[in-house]
Amino acid sequence: MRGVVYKSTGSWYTVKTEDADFYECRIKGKFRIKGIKSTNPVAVGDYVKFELDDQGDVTVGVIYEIEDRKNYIVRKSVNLSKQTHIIAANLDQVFLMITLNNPKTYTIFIDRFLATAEAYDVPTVLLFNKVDSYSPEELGEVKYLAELYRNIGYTCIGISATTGKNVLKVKELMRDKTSMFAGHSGVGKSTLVNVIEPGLNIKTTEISEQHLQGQHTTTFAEMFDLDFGARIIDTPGIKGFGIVDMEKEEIGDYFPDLFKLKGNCKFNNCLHLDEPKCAVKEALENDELAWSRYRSYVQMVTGDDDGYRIDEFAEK
Ligand SMILES: Nc1nc2c(ncn2[C@@H]2O[C@H](COP(=O)(O)OP(=O)(O)OP(=O)(O)O)[C@@H](O)[C@H]2O)c(=O)[nH]1
Ligand SMILES: [Mg+2]
Ligand SMILES: [Zn+2]
Repeated sequence: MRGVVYKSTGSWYTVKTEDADFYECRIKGKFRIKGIKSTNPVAVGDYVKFELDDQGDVTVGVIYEIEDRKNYIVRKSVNLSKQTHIIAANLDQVFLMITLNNPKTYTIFIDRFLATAEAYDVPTVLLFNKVDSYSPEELGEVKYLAELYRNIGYTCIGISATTGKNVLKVKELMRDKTSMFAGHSGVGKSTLVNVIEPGLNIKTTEISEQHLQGQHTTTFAEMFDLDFGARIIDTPGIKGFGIVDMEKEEIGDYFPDLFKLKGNCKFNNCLHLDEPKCAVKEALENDELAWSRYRSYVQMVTGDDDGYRIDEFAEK
């Protein structure tokens, strides 16, 4: 039988078949995908083949094959830094949800996420959520950031999941596609899914309570079929985003704003650090490139490995 993974708890996988039946599946023995050392060999969005196994009065599925992925979003596990974690696979797009506070999203986090999405070929849309709660100064900052990322080529939308502002625009972008909502814990991913499809009633938590509990509300990635013909994957909040398997020399290729300048650097292997006649440094001095982007790039190239853990939520 063939199906798509809708939910993964680490040991159990909920798989939906082409006939729209759901099966709880396990993985057969020691199952590994070539070349990927990940904490989860099978991710939400994966197409899998499985066989049924009758265990008394319950029938469980046993996954024996994963089909090749079109793309995926992967990050370093925060605790096991050698390990990688595949958040979801076979995506048409990701919506990265950003809030200025409650919780604060730093540009280094945005830039690490975007570079990874570029590297793994996942188109990304930036959603600046909670615009209902910002002061005029903060709204100015949202405008500035949206403009910055729009100029690079990313679609940016200011939204409010609670008032519904621009939610229809998001819905339009989601139609007939498989999308994923990503971002820190508390940015409003599950709230947005609930607003788009009210019947789902996914659990959400006040930020203040989240701090008290010190944990995420959504604990496993899960995909939902929506009434208007879309699939959405709600994911647990990401604390830090460790990049995976990127050579120093290629990181600049995943920053479209740097990449387009690269051809004008004197050296074709220019890393834009201290090299002479560097077009990136020149653009920076002429205010044609954002400092925040360059800082993120340098941090990734110089491998300041703890940088990605910056977050409102203290690491436990
Ligand atoms: N003011 C305001 N609050 C919002 C908005 N969207 C979500 N919230 C609140 O933010 C809090 C966290 O929302 P969740 O949807 O649980 O956040 P999440 O991103 O799913 O969090 P995790 O599941 O932990 O990753 C809740 O109290 C929501 O009511 C918004 O647009 N404006
Ligand atoms: Mg959630
Ligand atoms: Zn250069």
